[in-house]
Amino acid sequence: MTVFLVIIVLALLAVTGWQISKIVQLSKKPDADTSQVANDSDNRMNGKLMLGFVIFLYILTIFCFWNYGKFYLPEAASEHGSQYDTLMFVSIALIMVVQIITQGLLHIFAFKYKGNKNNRALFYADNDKLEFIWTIIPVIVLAGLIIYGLFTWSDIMNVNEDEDPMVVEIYAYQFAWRARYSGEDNTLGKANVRFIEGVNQLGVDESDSYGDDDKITTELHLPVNRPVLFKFRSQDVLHSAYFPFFRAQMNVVPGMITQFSFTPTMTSDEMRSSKYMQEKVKSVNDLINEQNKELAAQGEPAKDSYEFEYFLLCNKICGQGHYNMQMKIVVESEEDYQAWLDEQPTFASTMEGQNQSGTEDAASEDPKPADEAGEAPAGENGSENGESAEGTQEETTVAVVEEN
Ligand SMILES: [Cu+2]
Repeated sequence: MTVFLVIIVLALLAVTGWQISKIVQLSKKPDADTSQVANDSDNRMNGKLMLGFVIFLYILTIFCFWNYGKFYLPEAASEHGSQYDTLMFVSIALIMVVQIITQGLLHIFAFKYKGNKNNRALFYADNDKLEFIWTIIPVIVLAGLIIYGLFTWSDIMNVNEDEDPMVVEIYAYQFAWRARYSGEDNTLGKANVRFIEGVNQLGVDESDSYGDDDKITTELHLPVNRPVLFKFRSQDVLHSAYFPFFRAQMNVVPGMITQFSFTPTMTSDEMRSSKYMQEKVKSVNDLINEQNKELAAQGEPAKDSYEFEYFLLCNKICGQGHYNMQMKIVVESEEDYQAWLDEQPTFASTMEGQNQSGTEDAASEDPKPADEAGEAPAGENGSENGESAEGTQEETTVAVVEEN
């Protein structure tokens, strides 16, 4: 509401200014210069304004770097991250240098060669040498940048199979993530959203034995310094898996599997104890403490203090809950990772658990006939509970339609 009022006030002020300028025009003496053609005093004014504008731009740039430079991400926590950061730095530095020089020249020339009654324009048809220089330099610089970028891209994107990366599926749905570890065989079982039913929330194909040892989790744990190959799958709409600290992002597209591979090089603890993160956490907690004082005065419960964790975020606006679509990532030592993974149930054991409880239910209640699952192919999967599969299918269709 305040913003709305401010906009109205600004609009009214603009109208007032415009009206005043009209009154000033009308109140001028009859012999005043009312010509629409610029005279020397107009030219001098415009020349100074040009110079003033570029000085303002430079001051604004310095101000932004000074004040907002701290919002840059810290050192990358993945192996390819430094390559990515160098490419980014080189591109930005080059653009900055070129733009500072060209903007400066443009405005200084506009000031220096401002209109003057006594000057006559010089007729200057062309200059091959000049044109050659201002064509060839950008060609070389841009080609260099593009080739450098292409090499970096293929370095980052090409998966090195010789390194035997650990295969993990990242599964996206409105509005959360699941991770599926491929188990001892390092091979994910086949999966399809049509198999989604009961506890099989990721639609893993029960008939594919590769899926038996797969482990589905709500947190992503990664051993440090081990290459990981992520396979992304979406249940409903377009999502984007975004790992800012690892400089990785990949679209998650319904109906296809995309992939990205990286090697985490910094454990969560190492990142937490880095100077950058300690300062950041402290500044966040200072803000929270301020708020807590106000909350305490109002007799409301205090907020928890903030502690850093890596997170996987969604970077495509995928619906109402998009802002909160995240999964905690823990990068830890190989031993800690193994200990955690050993505690997670395999897909086969989860399904067995469901089938057992399903049999008990069936004994006490009316069993649902298998063909009640209707046309949903999930019904062919040999399980009794067709309802949830149909529900999910419907939701999926609706979500896809909304997205389109
Ligand atoms: Cu999303």
